[in-house]
Amino acid sequence: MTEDFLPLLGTDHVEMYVGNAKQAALFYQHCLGFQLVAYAGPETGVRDRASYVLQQNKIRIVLTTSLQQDSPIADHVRKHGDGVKVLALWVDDARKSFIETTSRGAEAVHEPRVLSDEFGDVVMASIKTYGETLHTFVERKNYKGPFLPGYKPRKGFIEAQPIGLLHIDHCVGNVELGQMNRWVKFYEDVMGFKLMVTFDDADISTEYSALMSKVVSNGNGYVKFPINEPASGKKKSQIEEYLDFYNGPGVQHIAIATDDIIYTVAELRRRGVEFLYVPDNYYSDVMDRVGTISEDLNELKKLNILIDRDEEGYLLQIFTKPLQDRPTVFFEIIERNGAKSFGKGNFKALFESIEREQELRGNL
Ligand code: TYF
Ligand code: FE
Repeated sequence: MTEDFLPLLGTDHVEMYVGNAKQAALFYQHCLGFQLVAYAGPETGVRDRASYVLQQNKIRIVLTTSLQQDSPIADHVRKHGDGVKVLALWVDDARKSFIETTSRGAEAVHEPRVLSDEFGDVVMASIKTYGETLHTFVERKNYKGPFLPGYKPRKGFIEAQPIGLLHIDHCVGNVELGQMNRWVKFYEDVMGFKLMVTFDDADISTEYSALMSKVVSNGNGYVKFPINEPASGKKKSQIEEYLDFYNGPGVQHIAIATDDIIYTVAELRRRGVEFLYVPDNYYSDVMDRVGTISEDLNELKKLNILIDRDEEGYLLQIFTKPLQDRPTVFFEIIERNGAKSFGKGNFKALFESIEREQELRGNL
């Protein structure tokens, strides 16, 4: 086997650009159980923006808002609404990551730079991926601060009540019609990822919501990026609806792993998080499809959790409604019990559920 030219230690963080980071930070704390750990903004000497860093186990989400009328952050929010700007990757060598990828054709956004404060040094560099989304390579050395140089430790608005969100399982991108293969090739050639699975419109064409999807993974499997594009259906694909409201390609969903999905989803629901609805008849024949599982089917049904099986095991998953008023970014909660796949057996029920929401929005 050839050497992995871009070894990744995992997802370092996800940065979202939002209209109101202060309120969003409370949603992530109160509803999703994240702990506020760090902050950068006027009170810490940063004049043009405010950023809140939220953590739960290995997941770090940064919520950034502009304090000015004219800025790249304000422009991003005006165009896309709240959305993911950066999928940051944790590496041992950010300079090498930048050179290996840009020499293979990645577009440079930030040259490698060293950031320092009293907690140590971090090296960062960024390249472009689909739409206006970036990959930032983060080399943490022995950095001891709460997040990155320039951020100060900050106590939560409330005491964190975590709900068992563990790590990011995968991050999905939506790209324009005909662009999926180009971005798969980007991840293969430029980032050294491998194609894991392909779903074509035969797998996932419901009445309307036709889409195609390919999943790429890095060498150790810690980082997985499915890429979706619309396929021609009878009416408007859910991917087209996303592209219309996001005004271009971007992150569609972030899948977060839990090892107790019943507890996690019960807490999310109690705290007001809304999920896509799958009708009761989904559960009438699901056992024939997935066989024996350890969970109580009635509990799963009550919480509307979906079940699928592959050769290696089974998985439980559920999808939130969009996190903002535009029908764009959402979360998936996933519990893997051996299965390494993406819930293909649930696509029909899931996409019919998305279509019902599209219909309510007048976008079918
Ligand atoms: O990540 C995946 O592939 C699964 C399935 O709009 C999926 O979560 C694919 C497209 C979509 C929602 C879920
Ligand atoms: Fe997913």
